[in-house]
Amino acid sequence: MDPVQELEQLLSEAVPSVEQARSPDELERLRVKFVGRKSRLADIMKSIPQLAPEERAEVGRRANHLKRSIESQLAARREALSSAAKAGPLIDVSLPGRAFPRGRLHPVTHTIDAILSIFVPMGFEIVEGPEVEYEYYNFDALNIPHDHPSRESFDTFFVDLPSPEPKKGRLLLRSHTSPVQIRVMERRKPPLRLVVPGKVYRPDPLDPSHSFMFHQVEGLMVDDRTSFADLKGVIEHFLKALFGAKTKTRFRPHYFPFTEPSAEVDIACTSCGGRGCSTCGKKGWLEIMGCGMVHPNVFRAVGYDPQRVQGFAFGMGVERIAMLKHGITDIRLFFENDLRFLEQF
Ligand code: 2NL
Repeated sequence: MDPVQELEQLLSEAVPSVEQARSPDELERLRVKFVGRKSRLADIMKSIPQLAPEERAEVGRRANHLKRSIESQLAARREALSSAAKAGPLIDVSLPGRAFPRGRLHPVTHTIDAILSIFVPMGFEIVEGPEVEYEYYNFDALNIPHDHPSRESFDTFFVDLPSPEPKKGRLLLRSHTSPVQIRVMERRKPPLRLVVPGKVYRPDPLDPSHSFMFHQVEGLMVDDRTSFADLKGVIEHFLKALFGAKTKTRFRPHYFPFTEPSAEVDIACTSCGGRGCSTCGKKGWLEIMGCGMVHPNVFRAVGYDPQRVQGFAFGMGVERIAMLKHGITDIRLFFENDLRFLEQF
């Protein structure tokens, strides 16, 4: 190749290599490669005396110029690397940190955890069960008569699939978690202490206090001598633990097909303390849960002898409790997944 051309090519190779060098070692390797004693440039310079006389001056001038410009570029790059090293790493430690977004529990999950954490130390075990149920577990075994209005299609979501076990009736979305307790009693003997959290479904029209899906926690205790006094003691302890030691409670007679006697439990209004306000509808009391002594027909359905066992059961709506605890006035907020709501818990 023509030496002038070759010198041009060496320059165009050397410039970007030196520019990109990241360390003194790398610069030294480049110096040896481009201007060292065994470099192509050194060979060209040695061959100058053999060139045609008219070429010598031109090649010599260009070779020297190339050597000087590569050497000065190496020096400049060496200087740049050493001052960057003195300046330290390219991190501004005074910058604010990058916020790391943290997740949190949904307020419904948080409330379920708070409820269960009160029953577990009293010896209740947590059980869960299917959301798609048979009519038998959701109604029949709970002493709910065949003509009871809650069985109608406008109070129950029936599942439009053939029942795998027609003897247990149609398939539906459970309207309470009680079928889980029935399933446990079928398999196990007393004593039993259960708490059952989960989703339940009712085709109610949507409004600030109704949703077609909500969460319940139900409880069941069965033993050979379990009384209404035990029920009151457990519920009163629970409500004081959840709403504060000064919480006042009252038991009002009520009717459920699966308990006898039955009661609804109220607490003195958490907003007005009993004086009467918009939260409690001027009554001073808030309905918080239902409960009662398990009906003998429920025990018969699971093969227990109602002469030998007694038990109590209770149930509560989780969203309602979360709403009262946090002053939330619309149940739909729990299910819209608006972070401006969820991030407040
Ligand atoms: C309410 C009332 C209640 C029960 C649920 C129950 C379960 C079995 C046997 C007897 Cl297996 N009872 N559950 C009893 C009384 C009340 O819930 O207002 N829930 C939101």
